[in-house]
Amino acid sequence: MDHKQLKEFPNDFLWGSASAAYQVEGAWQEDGKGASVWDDFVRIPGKTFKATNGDVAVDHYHRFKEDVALMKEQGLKTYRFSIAWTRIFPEGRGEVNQAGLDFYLALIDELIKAGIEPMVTLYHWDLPRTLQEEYGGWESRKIIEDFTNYAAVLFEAFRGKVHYWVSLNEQNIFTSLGYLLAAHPPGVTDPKRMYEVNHIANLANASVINKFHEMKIPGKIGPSFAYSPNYPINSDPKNILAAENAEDLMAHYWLDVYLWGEYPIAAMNYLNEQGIAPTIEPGDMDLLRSAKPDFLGINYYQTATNAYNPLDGVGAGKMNTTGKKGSSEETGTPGMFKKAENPFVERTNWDWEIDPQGLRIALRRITSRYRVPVIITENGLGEYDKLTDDHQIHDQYRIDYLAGHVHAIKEAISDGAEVLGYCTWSFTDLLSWLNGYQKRYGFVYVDQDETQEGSLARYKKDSFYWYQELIKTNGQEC
Ligand code: BGP
Repeated sequence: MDHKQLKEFPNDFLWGSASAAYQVEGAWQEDGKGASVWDDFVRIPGKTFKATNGDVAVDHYHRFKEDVALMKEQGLKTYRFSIAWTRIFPEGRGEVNQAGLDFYLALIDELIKAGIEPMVTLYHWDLPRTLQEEYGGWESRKIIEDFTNYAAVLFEAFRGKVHYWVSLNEQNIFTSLGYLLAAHPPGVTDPKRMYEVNHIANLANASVINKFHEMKIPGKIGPSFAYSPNYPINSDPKNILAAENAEDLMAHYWLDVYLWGEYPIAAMNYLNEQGIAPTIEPGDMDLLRSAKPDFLGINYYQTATNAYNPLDGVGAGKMNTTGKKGSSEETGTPGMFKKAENPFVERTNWDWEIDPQGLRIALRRITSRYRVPVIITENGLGEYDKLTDDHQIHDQYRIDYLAGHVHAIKEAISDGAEVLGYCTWSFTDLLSWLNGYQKRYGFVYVDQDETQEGSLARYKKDSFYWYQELIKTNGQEC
């Protein structure tokens, strides 16, 4: 759709940026913090790029005031960050660790003082180790109660201060990388377990959303989903069907549950045929249907292009975690789809497709199917950056990437999508889970690398100033 004139961004549009506790905080054993599954996983040889970990990360725990000052200087309207469950409950439940809670209260107060709306993610993957050991973490329904209690403590503690809450970050990623690809903790490759875990996570998510509404917390809550809209490689009907399969199994399988409390029919049929469908107990679907998110968080990085894949076709392949362009392996789901190379888009050094229009397509699809307001909770470019001798970082490629995506949002708003905010990934450089420190996303360069001995000094990149200007003009020029 072409528009004679694009709509402006709403005046209260939340221009923001995001992070996650494990990727920025460091201080992994300080002030009573317990161990998480990621503290353990990064110590297994071969799991992360050059064995990088978040022990120090970019030391946000000690430097949050400096970081918030930079956010203020840039003019951010919101900052999305996650709470480390193990700081609040070192063993996942029981007594609250006041020192942990105080850290986040101090961060929140600092943000509010700077005129920045805090946006809190309850769960960004760092599950308490004790819960994993005690009952298998997400594999047990016990987690529903523990996660709900943990969330309720935060709701109460931050009542009136935090108005935007993300329940689960990328449930589709932590379940599939954790239980299908063994690339995240607990390092399992078992599709049946993955779908069981995912169903339990759905129940926990619903329970927490209901709790939030029952407690009458002023504000909004919703999950963040990693959405890669699916395209067919061409108009051959069997490839079109492959894209439909991918959209059903890779997107609707989560989104329909979040918004409607239903599993999509074709995807569930496939899982049943494969003998890997989750166990649904009486009352489960009622719980899922009862929980209504106030918005949907979308983490958008790329689209996925699909081709036909027979039942004896290609399965899961390795991801590129080294930054060597072209090193990712072919990947697919037999009987459903396989990934194909889209000849119309560029790729990053980590083989992620660069497709701003895909974000417009994502917003259009969500608007048509679910009619729910959206916050783009992540979007950004992971690339190598070079610090010059005079401490500058000329990241025009990041500016181009972000500008293209902001324009796509403006188009989607003009098409009729309701978008409340946009958080780039990320504010400072940070640890990329599997890709070390060399894959950088921030507006602020941090002197930290694979040796993990950097000075941790912060330097503003060119993109920092570009976003500052964009916020000042409320995206008018995009
Ligand atoms: C999302 C995660 C983020 C972040 C981002 C970039 O999946 O929610 O935590 O890491 O992707 O991914 P990566 O670090 O793998 O490049």
